[in-house]
Amino acid sequence: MFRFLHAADTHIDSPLEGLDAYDGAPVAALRGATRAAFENLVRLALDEKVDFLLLAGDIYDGDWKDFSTGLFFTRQMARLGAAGIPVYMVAGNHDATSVLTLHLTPPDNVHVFSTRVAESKKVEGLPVAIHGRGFPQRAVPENLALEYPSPLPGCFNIGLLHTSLTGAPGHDPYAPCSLADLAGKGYQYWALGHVHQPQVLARDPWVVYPGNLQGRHIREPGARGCRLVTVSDDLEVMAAEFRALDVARWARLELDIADVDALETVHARIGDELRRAASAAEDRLLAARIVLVGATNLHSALKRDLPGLRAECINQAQRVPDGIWIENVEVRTSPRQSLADLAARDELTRIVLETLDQAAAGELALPGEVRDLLKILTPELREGVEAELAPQQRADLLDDVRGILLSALERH
Ligand SMILES: [Mn+2]
Repeated sequence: MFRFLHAADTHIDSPLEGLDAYDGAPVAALRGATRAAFENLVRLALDEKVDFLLLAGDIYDGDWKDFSTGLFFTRQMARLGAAGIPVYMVAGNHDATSVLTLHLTPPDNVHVFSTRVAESKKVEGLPVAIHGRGFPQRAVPENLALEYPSPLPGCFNIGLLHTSLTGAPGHDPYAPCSLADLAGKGYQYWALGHVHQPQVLARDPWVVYPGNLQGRHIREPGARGCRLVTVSDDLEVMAAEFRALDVARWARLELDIADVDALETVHARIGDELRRAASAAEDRLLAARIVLVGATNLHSALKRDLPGLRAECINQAQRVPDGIWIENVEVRTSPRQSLADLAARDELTRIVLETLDQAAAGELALPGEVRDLLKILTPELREGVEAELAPQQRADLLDDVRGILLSALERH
């Protein structure tokens, strides 16, 4: 029996660029998270005494700012070397040979696969053959898998490959290939990288994306880590367990408040949800986005006081002992009454709703009475109404404006 770790997309020192735009973001903790998660990976390899480690590309996020990124990596590799654990790695689109201008010689326990030709490497002392090829440049339109060598008989054959598989249309091609191409090769395990969402795509043979080690923004929510793979003496995969290694976790917490009529209840529900998510994140920093949905009588009240709602979310988060950072709060509720019913209520409401509908199509021609109403909007929203925005941004903004104006008209 032997065991190995399969990781990918570690993106060490990813700069997490959007963070400065946030007020109160734990920037240092988040910026250090990719390194801390990588240290967790090395610690797991040492604790579990695995036989080897696979890194399936995008080890780095891009060209190093200075040598400290590379020195961090080689230091971690040397720790594994001291424990006799070999490492096999390929370059991905983020750390292709042409992307990295700085270079350090890795320790002897690290094998970096060629970027010119697919090659095979036997793991010393084990019936294991690893086949791989790295990315020479950022975009690789060729199907690299087709050129991979034939399996070595009597060995557990692993294909180490950075690929988008059949990929998403409109994106650069990253060594595209199909599951059938991979299955046809006759290997036992395909250790893939590139897709950040952890997933097991097939079990015969095993085709696995371990996911990235550390979520970097709200579009990478949930646990992140690697796979611990156990192979029996007759070379069958017995288990490919997911092991979480992230130190900060992103969570999009959607609350349906359709049945709720009091703001206090909304706040309490947010508190409950934050406690549940913090407990699921164990001791990690939790970066939470609160999203309120549902048709509710509170729609206008929530839209009218977004800063108050944000502050209340932070207030609730502060009561939870584990660290929670409120990344954002979105009110995606709708009014309980249909817009048509509201429009029938009185003439001014009808004009406001019609004007905002026209504004959604790009043309904002405000009658005098509506222009006056805009004075109740925050300066930020008022400027937004006049600004040129992307269609979705504009629709979101007008939805906020509609909610606020409806609430004002209710009390009119
Ligand atoms: Mn990639």
